Amino acid sequence: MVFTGRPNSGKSSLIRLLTGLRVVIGKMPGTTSRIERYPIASGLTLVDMPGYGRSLRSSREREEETKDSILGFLQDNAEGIALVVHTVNVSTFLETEARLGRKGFIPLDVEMVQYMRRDLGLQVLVAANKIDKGGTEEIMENLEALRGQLGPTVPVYPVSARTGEGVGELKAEVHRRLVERGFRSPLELLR
Ligand SMILES: Nc1nc2c(ncn2[C@@H]2O[C@H](COP(=O)(O)OP(=O)(O)OP(=O)(O)O)[C@@H](O)[C@H]2O)c(=O)[nH]1
Ligand SMILES: [Mg+2]
Repeated sequence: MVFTGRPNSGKSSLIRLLTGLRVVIGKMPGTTSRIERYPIASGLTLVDMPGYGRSLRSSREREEETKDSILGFLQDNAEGIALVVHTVNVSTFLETEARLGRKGFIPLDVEMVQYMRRDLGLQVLVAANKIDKGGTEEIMENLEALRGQLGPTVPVYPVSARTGEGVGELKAEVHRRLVERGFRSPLELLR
């Protein structure tokens, strides 16, 4: 099971809430700097990815390196990946898109999800994280835009890794999909 998403979107925070694993969380983008593997059940490894995509703090070279290692990992392991949870900071989705767009960059969230689904044949759930941040209207607007761009076949779970809102629903779906793939009580073993 793999967690992907832009730097600072809350991947590691969500992993903590979903599994209880003491993964490292940080205020600044780039906290998870390597692909981290945690065996969580028999035959099941949880993978916490570094952030993917342009961010202010890292160098272009470092970013390319990270991008290559993430894509390489996904391509090499596609057969064995039971599920991907792609985390988006939904409180700034449109803002980030506009900011990157002005600089000529592709935001990559939607492209990445589509690539994983269409080209690699992976099951992807999208965690629209940080719904506690900013006004309700803004969150709804961002959420709608994200859902619109992803299309109706991609399941989107609005969550807050800070308050725990919505995490129960996401966890139930993660659990359901893993059980479907033959893993028994994959997340409960860690408690
Ligand atoms: N308000 C709010 N903050 C959050 C939420 N989830 C994560 N954060 C904060 O966002 C920051 C980044 O969290 P991480 O979990 O380290 O994010 P990440 O995606 O693993 O980041 P990288 O490893 O750098 O790619 C931390 O300061 C978290 O406390 C959330 O739902 N709401
Ligand atoms: Mg991280």
